[in-house]
Amino acid sequence: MKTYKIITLGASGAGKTVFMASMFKALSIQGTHGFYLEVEDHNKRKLLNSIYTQVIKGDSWPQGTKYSEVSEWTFTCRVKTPSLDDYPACQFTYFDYAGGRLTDVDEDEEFEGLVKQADAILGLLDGQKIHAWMTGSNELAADSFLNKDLPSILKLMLSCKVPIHFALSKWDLLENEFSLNQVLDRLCEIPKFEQLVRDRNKAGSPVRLIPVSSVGLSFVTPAPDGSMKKISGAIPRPFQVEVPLACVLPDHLTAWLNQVSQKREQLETKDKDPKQPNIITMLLNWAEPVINTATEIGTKNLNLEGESSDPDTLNETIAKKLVSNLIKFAFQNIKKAADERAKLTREQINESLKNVKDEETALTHAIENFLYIQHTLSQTYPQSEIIL
Ligand SMILES: Nc1nc2c(ncn2[C@@H]2O[C@H](COP(=O)(O)OP(=O)(O)OP(=O)(O)O)[C@@H](O)[C@H]2O)c(=O)[nH]1
Ligand SMILES: [Mg+2]
Repeated sequence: MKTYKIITLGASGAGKTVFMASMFKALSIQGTHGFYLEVEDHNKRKLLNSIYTQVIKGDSWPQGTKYSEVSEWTFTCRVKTPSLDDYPACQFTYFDYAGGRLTDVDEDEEFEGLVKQADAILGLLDGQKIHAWMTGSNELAADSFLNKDLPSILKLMLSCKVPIHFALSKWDLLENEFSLNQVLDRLCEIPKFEQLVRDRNKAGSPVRLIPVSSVGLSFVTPAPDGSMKKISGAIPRPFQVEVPLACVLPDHLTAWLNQVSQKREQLETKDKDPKQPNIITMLLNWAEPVINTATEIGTKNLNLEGESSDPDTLNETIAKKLVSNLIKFAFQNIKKAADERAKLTREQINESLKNVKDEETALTHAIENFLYIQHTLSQTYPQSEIIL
């Protein structure tokens, strides 16, 4: 089973640990998401649950992560069928650490090693500091975001090629005053941010800005000293905490498909249109020669292989499985069917749950759900995939 490693990059207080606990809580039962997460290590599961309890109960918050502590949280993504059979699909390992290690230390080899191993990077931008910057209400907080936190995140992101996601944390503090577009416009005024996005766009590697709130709207009010006061009797409604995880695999695959097609075409032009097609169109373009034959004589020409530890072979296997699924969906008019597929309703995806019978079909089903979550994000926030 493939494990996707994700490192969260965020300054102290950005909300990394609270986010992790809230994401686990939201995804720990299958519910409407079509998959669920399990933390196999009993002690870690207890710890994560107790962090979430501290978030939603009492007046205090979980303590900041200790400097020496690098927590590794491994989540197994599993799918439960209507007959209650249960299959693992893939794993996600998140690394959490004290944010000071990112901003206050010049060289941290252990930390840089983690970044180099990652399959995706999740940069947590502190919504509270962004609010201070956008409103001009707290120069110190804005200055720390612009001159310390963001440059440290961008520096590490520039050192690797994997897909990057920015989670805009504490969205509950911004939501009523600013649109995502307004925040994005301000961020794009920062030359290094803009450059990073342009480089990624050129390479065909997705960059996303995803608003999230680990507690949801009207659960806290900011006190004058900057701390968060929980509102008595308020109910937590975590917002989009499942989205960054759901984007990892589709974006990883998108970046890989782009690399393959760029290699294949040996692109010479530098001014290629940076607007990348969506993952489904790319899958179909990538597989076009096979599809032409396959649509005539059946899907067997896709030659689905077993799993391998080689990342290229593994990506190829996943891509083929998805394409084969698309073909099964409609033999005729395949491109139209693919567009329809991207608009699948939750009910239709739930139908596909009936086909889950082993690890392989569980992974396909999980990816369909990831694509559904990603599609919903792009409907709600079309600007969340940053394309300049
Ligand atoms: N309004 C609001 N506040 C939040 C949210 N998530 C976290 N916070 C606040 O931010 C504080 C810091 O969150 P943590 O998750 O501990 O931050 P961290 O990034 O892990 O910080 P370090 O461990 O020091 O690196 C919390 O104690 C809350 O007061 C959120 O979704 N909305
Ligand atoms: Mg922490």
